[in-house]
Amino acid sequence: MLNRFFKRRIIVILISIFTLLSCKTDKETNKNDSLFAINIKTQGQVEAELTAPPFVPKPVGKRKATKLTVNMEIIEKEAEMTDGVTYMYWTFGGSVPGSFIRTRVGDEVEFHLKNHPDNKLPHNIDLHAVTGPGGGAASSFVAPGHEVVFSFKVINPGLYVYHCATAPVGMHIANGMYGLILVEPEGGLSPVDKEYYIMQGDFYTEGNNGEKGLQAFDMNKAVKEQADYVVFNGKVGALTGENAITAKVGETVRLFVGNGGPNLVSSFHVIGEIFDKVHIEGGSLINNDVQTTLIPAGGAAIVEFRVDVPGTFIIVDHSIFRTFNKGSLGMLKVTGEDNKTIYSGTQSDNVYHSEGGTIQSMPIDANKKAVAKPTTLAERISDGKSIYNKTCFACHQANGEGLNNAFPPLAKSDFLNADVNRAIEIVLKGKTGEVTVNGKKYNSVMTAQTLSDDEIANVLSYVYSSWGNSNKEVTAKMVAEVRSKK
Ligand code: HEC
Ligand SMILES: [Cu+2]
Repeated sequence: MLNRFFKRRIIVILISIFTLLSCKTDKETNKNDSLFAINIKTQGQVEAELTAPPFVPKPVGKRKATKLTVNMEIIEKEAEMTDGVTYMYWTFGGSVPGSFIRTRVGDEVEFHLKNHPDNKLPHNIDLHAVTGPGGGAASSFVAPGHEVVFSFKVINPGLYVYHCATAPVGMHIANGMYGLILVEPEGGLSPVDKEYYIMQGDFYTEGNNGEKGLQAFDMNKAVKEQADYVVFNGKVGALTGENAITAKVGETVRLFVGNGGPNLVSSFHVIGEIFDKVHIEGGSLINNDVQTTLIPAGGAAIVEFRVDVPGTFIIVDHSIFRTFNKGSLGMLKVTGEDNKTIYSGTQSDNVYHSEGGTIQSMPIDANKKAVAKPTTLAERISDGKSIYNKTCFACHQANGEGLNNAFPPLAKSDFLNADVNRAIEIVLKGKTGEVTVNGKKYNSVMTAQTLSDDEIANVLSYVYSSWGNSNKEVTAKMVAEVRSKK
């Protein structure tokens, strides 16, 4: 009968639905981990230990989930890229990569992000360990001299990248604004003897690799992905010679490896070692017996191995020209007894030397001559140029051409040339809200510049005398008048 036929159909359908549902429950057990984590109650409050690379804070072990306060300060500072070459780094906590943050599943992180008053730019932070808009970027935009606070609960275990996400994002990352945050599972990662923090990054400089002096960021090379330097831990030689990481024969080593990019992916490899374990992409899946692991830009991996023989093990990006010509070369020095069964050959510390300049030496202190205060207009303009290259160029670019949709041009700017007092006021007090420059609209933030009246007069005189502008002379007296108003 038709009726019975339908009944049978219904039973079959019910059975299939049941089967489907039970499959789904199986799959959802994983998800339930993070659901479970959301409901973990925290106990007490502690301040997070933060470390500069290559070191990491102590393991969480059996610690219960807690309220974890992270105090991180953004610092913009000039530092050595390689012998005789310096770069204006933007950093989370004063190092590249930024301070390592170590948490466990269920922790409630209260993040205090401070932007040092001497910094020139606003910044923020996007933590890949955060579940929420922009990974925190939406609530962490912070101007120089300010501190923002936001909170999040870490619910997925793993090794995560954090980075600045302020426009132009690529430039902030290219200048060193990235680091790692580790979320350990309940009960912690298995204990090992040595743990280290390594992060790769690519840098784009106006001069080519090795060209001496303070090198400015080069936007064109960054867009074309033509890196001048590819390095571990922010500079050539951060992990070589005296700075090499160390272990003893028989010890287990865990490397927390990240890649800040901004552009390149890393083929991470340790010459003469096989990774016993790799937490692929920093997640929970573990692969064994790996030679080279791929670390995407904005990604990470945890690699673990036991060192069985002594010697110097070279850490590389196996995209090998980067290693021997651009800087991505580190060293793990292992001391202890030979094991002729595992390896019989001669050991040497000098097998691989970078063809680039990895020789360590003290940075040369620039001859600091007492400079007389500039008086003539020409002297003031030349003083203004050096202020411009330290203070304004990051946004308005070296030739005043600005950056599309982010920073208005100062070159041939109708806005600038129309009103000198307004220009003075912008440099003195900053500017937000819409402006139209040469027919294009910009709506962003220029932070107030902490410059003296003389410095503002000189930098504006330089700007007015350059790039087809009106040649207006700006004096300290004019600046003082604008400053005294309100
Ligand atoms: C943090 C990036 C930043 C820095 C550093 C910066 N500016 Fe600006 N500037 C901006 C932005 C963004 C605007 C547009 C503001 C808006 O949208 O309201 C702007 C606008 C201007 C304007 C008016 C618009 C125009 O193009 O004529 C002038 C003049 C100016 N800046 C001069 C300077 C000078 C001189 C310095 C260095 C002393 C400087 N700025 C440093 C970001 C910056
Ligand atoms: Cu930034």
